[in-house]
Amino acid sequence: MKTILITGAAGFIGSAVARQFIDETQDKVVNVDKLTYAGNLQSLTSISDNLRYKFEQVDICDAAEVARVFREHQPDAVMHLAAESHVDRSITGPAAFIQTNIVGTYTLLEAARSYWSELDSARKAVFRFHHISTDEVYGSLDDSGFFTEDTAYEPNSPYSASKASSDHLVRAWHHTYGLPVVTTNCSNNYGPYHFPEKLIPLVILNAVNGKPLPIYGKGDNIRDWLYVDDHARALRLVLEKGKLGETYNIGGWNEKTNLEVVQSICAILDEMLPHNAPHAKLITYVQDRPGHDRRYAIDATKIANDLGWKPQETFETGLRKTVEWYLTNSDWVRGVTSGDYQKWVSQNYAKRGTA
Ligand code: TDX
Repeated sequence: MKTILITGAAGFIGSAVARQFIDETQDKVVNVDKLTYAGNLQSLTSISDNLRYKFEQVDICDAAEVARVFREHQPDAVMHLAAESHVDRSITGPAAFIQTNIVGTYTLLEAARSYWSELDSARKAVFRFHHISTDEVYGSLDDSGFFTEDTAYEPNSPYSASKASSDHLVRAWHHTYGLPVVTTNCSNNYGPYHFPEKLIPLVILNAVNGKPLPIYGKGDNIRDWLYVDDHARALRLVLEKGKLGETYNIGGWNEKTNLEVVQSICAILDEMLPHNAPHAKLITYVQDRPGHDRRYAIDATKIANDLGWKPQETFETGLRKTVEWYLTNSDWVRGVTSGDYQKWVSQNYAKRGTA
């Protein structure tokens, strides 16, 4: 049984990873999360009473607290998913992205290095620091080609520049100090528990509520969609079998224009909620995002060939599951859209906290 310290496990991808560890392994999970607006303990209610799950409300920029968490929980591995992640927010307020994504990663790396250097040789040999990042570090593609692990970094937004910086820090801590790291760069995730500022959950919830479905520019920008549980499976595999110091790209082989994505959601909703059809009448073209990257597409050959991973969901099956989840989980949706979950956090944190 291993202890996995997951930063950002109250977030969208981190909570999927934490639920999988508890549901499918005998490993312990320590969730280190600051609980910003996008961190939601209600995404973890299915595992929060499990004795193998622990929660620490800690900011990864707080060196003393991070060091305490390492000392108390003695992890065998770190999976670093805590990050500010919304591109539009990074454009209007980049400071939090610099702080959490760069300074936070640096602080975590230093705590991990200090802890790892004191481990006995057997534990030292198996310790892993897994950094979870994004394909946005590679910049934007034209109509052809794919991002591979050898693509040069060309981040375009404050968000992607902050993630690129964190990738470089992780690389440097491996080359300079020998910290045993692996890094993954993923394409656009979607699925249950996704905070509704991102395209897919925003469009589902707006459509259900008869609100406009905002499409930036012409809707012809392309993203490569990856179902979040497929991503979580890939992350667990890289943690277990990835080669030290290497990076792995994780993508779903699902390129779609934004307009195609929105139309697909509308078609599924037309079937499920026929009284509101056609939902596509709500599509509204709005001003484009500044510096909007044209196309992302990941070549996921390396992780397929070296580690044997491939996604289980097609975009069609994953999107249907996602829409169904949002229609049947109105408590979670109400919580994140009303701000109630902040109140819920303060009430439940007193009960669930480790103090
Ligand atoms: O209302 C919208 N209308 C719209 O057209 C929103 C919110 C987005 N869009 C467009 C912008 C993008 O081309 O849809 C596409 C997807 O947008 P987001 O959901 O904001 O994701 P994106 O900017 O592609 O970044 C996401 O994938 C990579 C995540 O937010 C990042 O954290 C991840 O690294």
